[in-house]
Amino acid sequence: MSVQARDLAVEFAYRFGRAPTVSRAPGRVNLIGEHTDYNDGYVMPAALDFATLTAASQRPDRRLRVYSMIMDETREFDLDSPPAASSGDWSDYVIGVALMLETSGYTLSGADLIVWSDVPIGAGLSSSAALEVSVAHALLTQSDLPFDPVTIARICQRAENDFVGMRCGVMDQYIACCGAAGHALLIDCRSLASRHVAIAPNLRLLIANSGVRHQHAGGEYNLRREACEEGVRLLSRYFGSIRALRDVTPRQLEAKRRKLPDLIYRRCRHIVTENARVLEAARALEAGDFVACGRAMNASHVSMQKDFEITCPEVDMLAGLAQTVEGVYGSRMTGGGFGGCTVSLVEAFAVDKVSQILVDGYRIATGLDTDIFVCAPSDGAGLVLV
Ligand code: GAF
Repeated sequence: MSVQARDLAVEFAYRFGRAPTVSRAPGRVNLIGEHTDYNDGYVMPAALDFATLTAASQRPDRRLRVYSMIMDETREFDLDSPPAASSGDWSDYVIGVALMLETSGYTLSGADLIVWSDVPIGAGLSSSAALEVSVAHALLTQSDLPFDPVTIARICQRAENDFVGMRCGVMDQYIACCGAAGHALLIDCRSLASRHVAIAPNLRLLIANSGVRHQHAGGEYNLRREACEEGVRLLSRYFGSIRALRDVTPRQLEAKRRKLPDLIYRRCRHIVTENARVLEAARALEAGDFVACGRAMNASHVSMQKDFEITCPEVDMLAGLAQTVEGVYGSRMTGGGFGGCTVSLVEAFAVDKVSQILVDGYRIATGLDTDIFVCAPSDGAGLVLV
């Protein structure tokens, strides 16, 4: 189903009898820098043209009434007596964001909301952050409060950490708030500064969805985070001043290799080398050295496969197939891992060929179908004119 902002406004007027504002926040694809965000490191995502739309209008009370067009379900909350804990429902993201905005000092008006999204769910393209940021934008708009992108990204991350219970970093919310059309964003997840990196007009970001989602992905994600924290704890015996793996160089890590359990060493090696690869990929993209950028992407995939162990045979297959095609500079898994999508940096002329090879090769090797999306980097959150 494809719904435009105007269709959403019509649905809103039909259900609630008023004209809404429509807020939009995009999903994301990460070019490089996986699991580095919660290690205070670097990432380089781009905002997708897939997005979540939230139609909203103010209520005279402090109630939130939200209808999901995707789930065909309505939920209601009272901002003055909100639920104490998450319930595992899609609406956790909505009420979680409202609560974190309130605890951060934003006093919200009640609102009627309708949410709709075309960000593929469970594909590692950050449908949750798109929902959080879109709802935050809508609630602030209805309350006549400012939307400061970086501040709101942090608040939405806290909603996911402290209310939903997923210990994610800030990347997904940040790019949903701050993305820029035609660009990736190099984000320093410690200082929260960022720099736009243009995607040259001859390049395409080609996303291939494996359709696979590991059942225990959330638990595995948190385990990777704990392994990184253990690495910091052990390494700080030798390098007292480190606060996060961001502070450890590849050379320092090698020097202490024998002092670490092998598993912890390999988890740390992924992070410290990945940080270096993000910076190299950004430099290379800016210099027009697409071969070097692709090399960093391919190395990132190997590191995620062997050291961080977050890939799976299906995404290994998709990345490997793409890497063999002329006109593909690099290909890697994107997102939290254990399934989901690959992203390939591709010359425009090669898009049809690589798509066909991925569709055919993936079906022959796995019996599964892959969906291919060619993504145009879009803007971060904002109002849509209807
Ligand atoms: C998920 C998380 F939400 C992000 O914060 C990030 O850690 C990513 O996985 C891996 O890079 O999308």
